[in-house]
Amino acid sequence: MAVMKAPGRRRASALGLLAAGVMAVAGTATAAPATSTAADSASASASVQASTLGAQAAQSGRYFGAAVAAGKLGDGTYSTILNREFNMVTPENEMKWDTTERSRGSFNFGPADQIVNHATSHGQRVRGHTLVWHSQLPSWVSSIGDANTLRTVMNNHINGVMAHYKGKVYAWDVVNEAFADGGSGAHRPSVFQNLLGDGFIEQAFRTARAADPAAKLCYNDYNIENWSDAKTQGVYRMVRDFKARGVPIDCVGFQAHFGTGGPPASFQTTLSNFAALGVDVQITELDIAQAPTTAYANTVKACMNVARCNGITVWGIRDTDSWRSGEKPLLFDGSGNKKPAYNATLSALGGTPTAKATTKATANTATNAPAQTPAKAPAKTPASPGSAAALPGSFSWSSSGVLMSPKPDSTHNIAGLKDPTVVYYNGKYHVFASVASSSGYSLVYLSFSDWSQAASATHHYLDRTGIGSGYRAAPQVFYFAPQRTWYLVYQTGNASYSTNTDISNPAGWSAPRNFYSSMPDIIKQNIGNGYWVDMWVICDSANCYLFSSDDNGHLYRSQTTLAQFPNGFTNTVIAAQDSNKYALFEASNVYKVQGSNQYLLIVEAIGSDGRRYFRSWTSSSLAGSWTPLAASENNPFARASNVGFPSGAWTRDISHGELIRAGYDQTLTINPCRMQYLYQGMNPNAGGDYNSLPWRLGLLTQTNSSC
Ligand code: G2I
Repeated sequence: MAVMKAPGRRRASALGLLAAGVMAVAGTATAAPATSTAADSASASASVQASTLGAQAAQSGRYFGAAVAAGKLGDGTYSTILNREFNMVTPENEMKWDTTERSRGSFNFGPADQIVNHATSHGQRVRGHTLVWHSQLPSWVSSIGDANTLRTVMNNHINGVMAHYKGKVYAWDVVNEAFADGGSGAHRPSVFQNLLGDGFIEQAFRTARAADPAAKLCYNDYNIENWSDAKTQGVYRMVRDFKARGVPIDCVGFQAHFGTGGPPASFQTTLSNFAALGVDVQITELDIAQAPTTAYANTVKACMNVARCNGITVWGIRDTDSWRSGEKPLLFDGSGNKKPAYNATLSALGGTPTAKATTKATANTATNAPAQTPAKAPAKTPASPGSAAALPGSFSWSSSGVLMSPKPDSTHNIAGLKDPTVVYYNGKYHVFASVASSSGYSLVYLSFSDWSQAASATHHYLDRTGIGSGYRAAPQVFYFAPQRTWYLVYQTGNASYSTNTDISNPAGWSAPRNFYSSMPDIIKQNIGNGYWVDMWVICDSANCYLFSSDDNGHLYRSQTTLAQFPNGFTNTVIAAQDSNKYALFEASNVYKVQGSNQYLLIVEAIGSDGRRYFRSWTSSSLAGSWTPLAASENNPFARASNVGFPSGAWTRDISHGELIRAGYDQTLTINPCRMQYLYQGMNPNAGGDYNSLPWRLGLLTQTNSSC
């Protein structure tokens, strides 16, 4: 195999030296369309259809719940619907302070126990509602006049209620409705706010975490569904701050008490922006005046399109059970019949309304959008306050030592572990990487819960899966939420991908398919002696973009719609170029910067010292032009010159890798706060055949973050 051409002072192209491998792939590439059935069935399997709300929601790993009143459990019509349709239950009033601790220190769990016992015996989970709320608060609490007493009382209430239900409540609304309506974005006045100040919310969450570490802890509020509202932004800032400082919070509840128009156009954007902070999002008290089918469908679809929107609860069962019964806002009429909104909801969850669905409206709603159709593109995400300061103009980093090294086995003789892609999902880092040796490239998968565990993780070689053997390199992984499917994008000589419904199952990957029938003409015309490498997909709320490099100074970009993905990539253009090919070489990454209008582009370059480093640019749109950020050798994004190595300078190259994302979906959102970059580096004294170089993986952590 060809080795370092060492043109002048520079190191030869990374994957450029795969000449033999790349040529050999031509056959693989043209054969790939035959595998389409496998990939199609993988994504279709996510929409198995069920006939009740709870069962259908469960098909995508979500729940469907209802607020329940203890006093109605004896009503046969009511409990029949409850038991048939719902797999999550929220006591509508029974866990509130005025019921559970009507006088100080004297707890009453009778009514709530009725609901919890009913739920448990019917296989339903419970959302606990609510521990700290200014309303339905007994007067003995609201009349407390000193901070110490109130703090003790609040902690004691949380501890008392949570201890009683320890292990029985899936998620608690720890604090409810603490933000003010209107344009302030501030907390509302309450006895808690007035005596304890802003810190009462944090205090409540910390106490709750200690009381039942297994329960998910949510902040719950209304009128926070519209992204640009000051109240939404206030809650967003609080959650961002909690996540940045390690204050325990796991979820945000959006009550979703809507008027006839249903959710605001930006609702999905709001859900995904919160989710990108690293919390689950849930629709917790849904009801819609007059229950229009479209309004219900739009609400459900917004949730379905956001991977971390993991459940929906309606605030009551029949219209007559509703706190706003005059508006008939629920899914069942007063007699317990399914309304048109029921069918719209079931359809949007991915189900098929059965003939059993009563009322003439069944026929109308059967024409609702099919399960997998994403909701209408939401309004463009506006910048959040303070976004201008999101990314600094220069960077400094601290590097770990080597965290991951190749683990050759009897059939895999491996020299280098390279090109990592990583998501944090379900409590684990999931890393995919190239493994390289003089005999070629393939892919490996490993997972671990903590970086300290990375070195001991098992390496699963993906040439033993549907991905197959042959040249496969430079993977990128993400969850495509509209199809509820994981994608692994990689190069085979063409731009290829495999799909999987379970990221933790290496055997679940489908055979490769190609994004393009062949190399787009514009690449053929500009690639010169370079190599087509490092495919990268990122989507906004309407479109998906496929970036790639040519080791010849060009960054290419193709486009398709979110609905058409992974098909339809056309309009390939040069997104960025440099007359010095080494200044815009390969390993490009593009990310959405959380809480701002910005996208970040980083591209690997080869410096005047022959070492790899990264330059950076920003843009306000994925299809836009890129403005230099830290884009030079003297002011790089990441280069040995702006990286400290407290455990020893094991590499002079900062090469192909990925930023750690805030979420894991197709938006590739990063939190600009204390960024981390997983990269490949190697012993500076190593040389010889490029494919045999001893690449290892390490982690950079940003040290000049202002947050
Ligand atoms: O206001 C709608 C909801 C807004 N988010 C928080 C939820 O907890 C809240 O639920 C409602 C219940 O649906 C009502 O049922 O909260 C109300 C109290 O703010 C509940 O109303 C109360 C009445 O105020 C009491 O007089 C009555 O005894 O319902 C009680 C039981 O029917």
